[in-house]
Formats: sequence, structure tokens, C-alpha cells
Amino acid sequence: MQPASVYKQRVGITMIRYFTAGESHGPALSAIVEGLPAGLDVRPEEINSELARRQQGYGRGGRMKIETDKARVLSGIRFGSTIGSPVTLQIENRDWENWTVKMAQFEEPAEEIPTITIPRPGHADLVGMIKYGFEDIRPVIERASARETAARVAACTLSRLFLRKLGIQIGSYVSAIGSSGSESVSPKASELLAEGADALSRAADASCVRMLDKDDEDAAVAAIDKAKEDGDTLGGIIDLFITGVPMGLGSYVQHDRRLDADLAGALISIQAVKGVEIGSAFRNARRPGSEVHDELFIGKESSPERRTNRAGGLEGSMSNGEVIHIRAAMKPIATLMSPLHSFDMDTLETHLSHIERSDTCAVPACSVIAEAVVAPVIANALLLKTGGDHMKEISQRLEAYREDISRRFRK
Ligand code: EPS
Repeated sequence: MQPASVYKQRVGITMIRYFTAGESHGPALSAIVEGLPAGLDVRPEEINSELARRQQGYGRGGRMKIETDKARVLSGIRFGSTIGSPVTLQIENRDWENWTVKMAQFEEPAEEIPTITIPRPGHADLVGMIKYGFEDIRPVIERASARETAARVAACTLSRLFLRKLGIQIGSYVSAIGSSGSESVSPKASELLAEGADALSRAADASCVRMLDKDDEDAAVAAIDKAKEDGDTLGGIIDLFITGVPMGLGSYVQHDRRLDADLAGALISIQAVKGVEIGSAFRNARRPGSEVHDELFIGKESSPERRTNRAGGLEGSMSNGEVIHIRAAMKPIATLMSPLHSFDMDTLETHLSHIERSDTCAVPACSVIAEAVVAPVIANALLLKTGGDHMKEISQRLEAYREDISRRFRK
């Protein structure tokens, strides 16, 4: 087996890497995923069903009625299986046909196109136009847009399929939208997680806001309706879980090998996500250690047992064998139909901010994106542990590692 350090030196800390490209109203979004092992079975429906999940959710605006996201695979897969070479994915923007003039790549418009010069508070608009030297905010809007997450979900689904084959599942539900919902983990979530995180996600998908409790759902729908009526927007909280992760992914020995940091970074990289909590970290911070740390017992199934999981499955920045639990906070979308105070960059005069078609609430979609973006992080931590270039090799090594662990706990 090649030591992890060899891989690290060759391609940096990650083995699976991906990039996305594409403007929100350009012809298409694309992604290149590099470093996937060979022999991973992939069916187009498995990618497209994740894209469809991302498009759902009560509170979305008009754009989702235009798009039906489907990924076209242009490389890296042969006869339904990865071949170790980069996978190229492309998702068409159906809305492009309405933007061919405004977003033309080369042709100068025949008539002058009005520029956008009033930045939206909370959006990338102001800083983006200063940083890149634009007179018009349009290019900032185009790439800062969460439309980009369609490409990310497609790209990350490949890692998710890789993990699923190895018994690792990722799931989530929405625990709060605006002031509706609850602070603590739903007992229903704990029950569903016993089957694996996929079961949790399936249950959440049955709700238009991906909530597990009907009363919470009703309150969230009413809150979204009210926000829409008021020209306002709503954020929320996502509870994310990863099941089946073996003990010992990530490491405490170096800052750039800490799994909790990589997971938090991946979640914060989602547009509008501004907070991440591992386990019950914020509550833990206000309690004494005796009420925080998860006591250790020897369990029946040749493994250590914890009766609580306040650490969220991560100790010393490594997976500890418990369910990984992370919460992500999404701020309300920055495009308000009842606009906030701003100024015009052309005149430097006070002005209400720019209005652009948008969503009232995209928290349910964000939860699907959250499930996706953590997949390459876990997949990379696992590959650093096992090495391997094809599925059979990786799966045998993981099996051997799991067996080694359980041997340590046999009396
Ligand atoms: C977004 C604005 C809206 C959203 C979009 C994100 O798009 P549009 O400006 O075309 O109405 O619908 O989300 C998506 C298109 C998507 O696929 O998620 C924004 O400004 O971030």
C-alpha cells in the first residue's frame, strides 16, 4: 500500500478534486472531477435524481420552472463505470435562450444593455465589482449565483456514490426556516439514522421544506408565504449526518489534515452558508466538561460505545466511529423584492437596492447541496487512509481496516 504522504505530495491534500464553471444565465454549467478511482458504477439517473432533489423546495422562484437539470457525461465513464480518468459533466441552462444577447460571449449587443449599478446588501455585488473592476454588476451576479451549485451537486454525487458503495451514507433534514422549527435534533432523525443516513434523507424529501415534523413544516410554509408577500427572504438551519464512517479518518497531527476543518470549509463554501456547528458545539461551550464529553463504554458489538454524541462524531479532528453530525446555518437570500438601502455606483447617490428575480427561501435546496459537498471530503479522508486506484482494492483495504478495529475491541 502506498503511504498517504505519497498521495499528498502528488496532488496536494486531496485526491478527488473538482472544479465547476459556468454563469447562471450562460449556455451551460460544467464540472471536471479528477481522481475518482476506477470501477465505480455510475448510472445517469443517480446523478440526475440528485439534481432534481436540488431543484425542489417550497419558496423557490420562477427560475426552477424553466430548468430541468440533467447532467451530460462527456468523459471518464465507460460502459457505466469510471475508468480513473477525469469525468466531465455538463448541465444545460435552459434559460440561456432568453439571455443570448445580454450574456453573449463575443457579439457586441446591437442596442445598449442597461447596466446594473446598485449593489444588493449582503450579496457579492459591491465587493465583486470593485475587486474585478466592473462598471456593471451583471458578471458578479452571474458567477456568485447559487446556480453554480447544480454543477457542484453533479460533481460531488460521484463521490457520494463511491462512499455509498463502501457503506457510508450522507443525509440531512431542515430543522429551521426563519423562526419556525426546533433547536434540538428531532427524535425522528435519530430513529431513521439507525437505518443509515439515506433513510433520513428519503424521509425529509417527502416534505416540501425537507422538515421531519408536520407542525414545523406547516409553520415554515406559512413563514415563507408571509416573507414572499412582504418581499422578504428567509434563511434556516440544516442538520447533516454521515453514517458508516470508520474511526480514524482525518488526523490531529497537522492543521491541513483535520477532518472537522475540511468538513466545515466545504459547508461554508456553499453560497449563503455563514455558520457551521459540529455536534452541539455552541451548547457545549456553555456547559461544564462533565456535561459535554461523551463517556466511553465497551459496546456489545466489539466496538466502543458512547451513549451521547455531543462531539458530533469527531474527536481530535478525526472521525470517532459515531454518526457525524454537523449543522449549517444559511442566511436569508440577499435579493429582496422590498429592497434595502443602498447606493448607485454611477452617481454615488442613495438608492434602494437592485431587484432581480430570485427565490424567497432556498434552505431545502441548500440541504441537498450540503449533503453533496461533504462527500468528496469524506472520500478523500478515506482514500488517504486506504490508498487504492480501483474500487475492489479500496473496498478490500477498508474491510481489512474495519476488521482490525473490531479485533482491538474483542475480549
Ligand atoms: C439565484 C437567483 C435565482 C435562483 C438561482 C440563484 O436565479 P435567477 O436569477 O435566474 O432567477 O433561482 O438559483 C438557481 C438558478 C439554481 O439553479 O439554484 C442567485 O442569485 O443566487
